[in-house]
Amino acid sequence: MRTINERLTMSYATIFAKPSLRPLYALIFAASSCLITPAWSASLIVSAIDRDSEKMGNVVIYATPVGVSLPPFTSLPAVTISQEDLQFSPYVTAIRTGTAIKFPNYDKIEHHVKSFSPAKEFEIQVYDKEVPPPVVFDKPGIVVIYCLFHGWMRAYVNVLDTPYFATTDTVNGVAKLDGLPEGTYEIRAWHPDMGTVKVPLLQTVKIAATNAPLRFGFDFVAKKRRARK
Ligand SMILES: [Cu+2]
Repeated sequence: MRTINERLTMSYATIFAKPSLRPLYALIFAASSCLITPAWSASLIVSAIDRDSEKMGNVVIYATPVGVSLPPFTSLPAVTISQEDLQFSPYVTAIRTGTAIKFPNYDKIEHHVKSFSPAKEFEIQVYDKEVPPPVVFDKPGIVVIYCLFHGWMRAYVNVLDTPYFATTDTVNGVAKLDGLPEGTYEIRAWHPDMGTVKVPLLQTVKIAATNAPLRFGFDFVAKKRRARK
């Protein structure tokens, strides 16, 4: 049984034997090359709503391919969680395992950044304007970041082995996963109020070139982020 490639090559040979048909050959070759190598990757729009059907921001959506190994870990650009107006910004960050996070302080006062989480314990002692060295998050898991001076300051980092993730925005409660190769995925949704206790919501979907939006409905209403005092 001949493959599609072999059959196409044979028909090219037939056409190419006739000089008058050579321009046609070039055209067919260009068109069929696109068909033979469907090098597409898809997007998936995911929305999150709470128990009251209100849009839910700060939900980390991540996709794990089923039966296929994850793409290799490449060097990943560092991301930033700043201290600004006596809050961490952003509140929720999703990163791939191995990513470094910078913690600059843009306030005029000192902070003391600390995590007790098993996925990444670290401490950045009191500092003012000097930007400390980035912290590399080398294990998957959820990391809660505190400031020991300001009890309301809290940030969450969800460290993921998969490179396919996004966080829902606070206006529309929508996230967009990009660059998904064709296949079946387990799509999970996690909100910081679930901590490490509640299991993320899960839906298994088949990803094609175009995909219907996906929706996750949570059974709680997110707590208000603690305001600065
Ligand atoms: Cu602080």
